[in-house]
Amino acid sequence: LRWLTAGESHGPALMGIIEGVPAGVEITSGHIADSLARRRLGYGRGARMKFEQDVVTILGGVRHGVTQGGPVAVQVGNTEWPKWEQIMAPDPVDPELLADQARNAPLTRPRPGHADFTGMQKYGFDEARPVLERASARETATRVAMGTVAAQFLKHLGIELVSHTVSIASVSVPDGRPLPEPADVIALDADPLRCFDRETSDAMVAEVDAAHKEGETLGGVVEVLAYGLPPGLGSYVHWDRRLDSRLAAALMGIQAIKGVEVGDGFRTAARRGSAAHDEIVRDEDGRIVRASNRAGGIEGGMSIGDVLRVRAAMKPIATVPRALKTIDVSTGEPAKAHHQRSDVCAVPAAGVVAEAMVALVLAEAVTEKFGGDSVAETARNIKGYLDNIPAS
Ligand code: FMN
Repeated sequence: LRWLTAGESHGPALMGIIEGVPAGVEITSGHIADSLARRRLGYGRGARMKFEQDVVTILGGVRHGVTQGGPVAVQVGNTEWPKWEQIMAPDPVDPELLADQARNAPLTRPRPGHADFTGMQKYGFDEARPVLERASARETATRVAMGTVAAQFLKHLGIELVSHTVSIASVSVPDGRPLPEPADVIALDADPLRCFDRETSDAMVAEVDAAHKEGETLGGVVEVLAYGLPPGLGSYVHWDRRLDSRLAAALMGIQAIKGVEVGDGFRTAARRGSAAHDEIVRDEDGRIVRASNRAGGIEGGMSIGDVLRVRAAMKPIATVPRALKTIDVSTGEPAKAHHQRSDVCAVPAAGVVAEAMVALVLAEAVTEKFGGDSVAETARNIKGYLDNIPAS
């Protein structure tokens, strides 16, 4: 499985191509539009989420709602394009048409915490527009589109994903609370912060309100769970085949993610060995099971057949309304950073993006281990493997 995205934040469209998805996966532009709507959720999002709509068009690989085995191409159009048509035109534009457009003013006050300044240095730009257009997290709309295709494939195989918010700034879901399951996704999406714990969600809303009032922004932590995984995805035989290293890279590859945990992660490091692992025992029916799931469903770089649990920590939005110090590169003088319309907190949306990235990694690991040109063939291969697993 491989996939790629292209496009700029204010360009005509973002696009993605995913190759290697077997034939027979049910997917429609409606499925993808629903996922993109979930990416726009969350208390604390900025105005952009309201006025900008995602227009989904599937351009290849799908016929009558079913994948055909070829690359699946998805375009996410930008309804704001007419306002940017000249500023972001791929072909040369008469400079007179640009002269009096406020939107075209050079962005010479790079924002700390963004790609702006180093991107200008690296690519040789004298303003930040070309940098932020591609560095922007709007690109994650395409990842969510690609992730929806991957998630639909996994769903055919009985693998389902759930993401939820576990903390906003210092407000966290207390340890030991029940984990949301696939049947809880509708309720989760209806929660203002996609948090599964009612009381914590209320406290998170108050935290966002306080930050908004003070011209501040917030980060937090999201968790992605995968139910129904077979044991043995990924491998211990080489570092880059480990499922945990691949998940960590995929999650760290999301804009603003600064830390990743597998299972209890950093909390495990503070425990003694006897309280850190998941003992292998027999349940009442004589099946071999784990007494706990501290490892988050991965041991030795492989899924163990338990619920997969990974977390990603997001830094506070870097476009802080109480603007940060910078240097105006056109004058060399100290200045305040550009402040474009922006979110107070995008943690719930980051959860939806993290879910998409996990779906893509798992779909790749499944196709690697089980192959199959049709999803029916993949399912048969999984069944044959599970029927023949030794030591059960
Ligand atoms: N940064 C902003 O300044 N304003 C935003 O509105 C904003 N929305 C985001 C939405 C999502 C879903 C995600 C994942 C990130 C968002 N960000 C936003 C974060 C920036 O994209 C990120 O801070 C920037 O890429 C720099 O982070 P980096 O150093 O990890 O690349």
